[in-house]
Amino acid sequence: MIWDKKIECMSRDEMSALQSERLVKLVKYVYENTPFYRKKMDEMGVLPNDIKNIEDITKLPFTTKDDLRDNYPFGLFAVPQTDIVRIHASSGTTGKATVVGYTQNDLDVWADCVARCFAMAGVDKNDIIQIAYGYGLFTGGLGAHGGAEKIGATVVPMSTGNSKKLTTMMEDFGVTAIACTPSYLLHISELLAQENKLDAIKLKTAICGAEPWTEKMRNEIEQKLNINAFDIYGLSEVMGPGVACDCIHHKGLHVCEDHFYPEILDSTTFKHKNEGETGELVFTTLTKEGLPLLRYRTKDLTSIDYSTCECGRTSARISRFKGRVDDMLIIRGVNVFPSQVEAALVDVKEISPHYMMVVDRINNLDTLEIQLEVKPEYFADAISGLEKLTQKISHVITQALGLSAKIKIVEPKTLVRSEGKAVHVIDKRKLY
Ligand code: DLL
Repeated sequence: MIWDKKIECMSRDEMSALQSERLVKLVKYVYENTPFYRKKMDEMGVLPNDIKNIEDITKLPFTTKDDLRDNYPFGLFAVPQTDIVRIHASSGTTGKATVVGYTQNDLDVWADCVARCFAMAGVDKNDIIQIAYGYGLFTGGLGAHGGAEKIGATVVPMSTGNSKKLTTMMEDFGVTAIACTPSYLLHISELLAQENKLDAIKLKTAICGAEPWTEKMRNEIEQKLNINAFDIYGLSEVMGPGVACDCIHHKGLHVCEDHFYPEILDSTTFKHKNEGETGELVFTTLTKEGLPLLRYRTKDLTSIDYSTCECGRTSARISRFKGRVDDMLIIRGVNVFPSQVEAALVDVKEISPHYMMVVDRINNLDTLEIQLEVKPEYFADAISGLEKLTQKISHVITQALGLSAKIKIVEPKTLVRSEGKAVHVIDKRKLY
């Protein structure tokens, strides 16, 4: 199953019927297996039998990242731990990670979805593909890996962090495809230019995602490397990479709608937006066993298009992302909430609650500087022991964010106070 035309080209009515059938089953499943949903549905006075088709989805409760955090680590799992074969995690809004679990069937579906996305990008068994998303708790590396193997490509599990080895192997192995973040690929393109390797490599396809990027950036990547670059989307709570991907026409990302039911909502009124209007993307996982989610609020802003694509696929397409409803930042592919910095620093007695995160992109790599005000009573001590204090905070921040940051300690009352909502982030990255 690579380009499954039966699914990807089915009529809208057939898709609705499939989604209805799966939703009815899912709701029964979560009501019986996830006490969290049973409680929520009971509170709303909704019983599984009230859900008869996909239109009834509006009767169901929403789920948020905070629900996952409040039920940390495994509270929303619908199967016993013995049926969970893999765990991943991403940043929560404060100290606790958002933990997700997969059954073997979930991993199989995930690999199918990613394979479908890679097929959309033209990747097949003849390709040698470097997976340069991080392997580990982040879903990018292992998620892309599973799909690439499924498609029969030759997989080189590079992970992140060794660009020179990546460019060397790209040339030596005759690598034809790469999966990584778009900013990292721009960085790699510069490295290849410096190493005079641009003419020697055989790269033809890139599948990029995990962070916001623009059409202009896509064009620049394509020109610099003389390749086709595709946009892949996903989020760990819902699965990981492979929830949606664009095809060669680049007119929106085809959603794997048979597994993930998309809604576009107004984040305040929770009313459905019309086709083409921007709103918050909400997903219901129609087939997941380990961590099935009803109406998960992604906080990502996009619009939806149900028309048939020039490629022949009938699946709904979501537009390139237009931002987020919340203040989540994506720095070097890692999701960061300002509230995590705040939570991490409460126990550092020398530091006042005023802080500023300055994010920039230098040579296509994201940088993060955190400016912190020392409390007046610790000012003298901080000056004499500045290096030690900086090191201590740096360690606390790396632990909390999973990302290193430059720590700059400033004098009391130097950071700008805002009159309205506190401003804790200056993002200098220009998404041109
Ligand atoms: O970033 C999964 C992923 C890995 C997607 C590799 C694509 C490739 P999380 O770490 O949970 O999962 O972050 C999810 O990243 O809600 C979006 O805000 C953002 N994001 C992911 N893909 C894109 C994209 C992975 N193509 C969050 N364009 C999501 C814009 C993206 N934003």
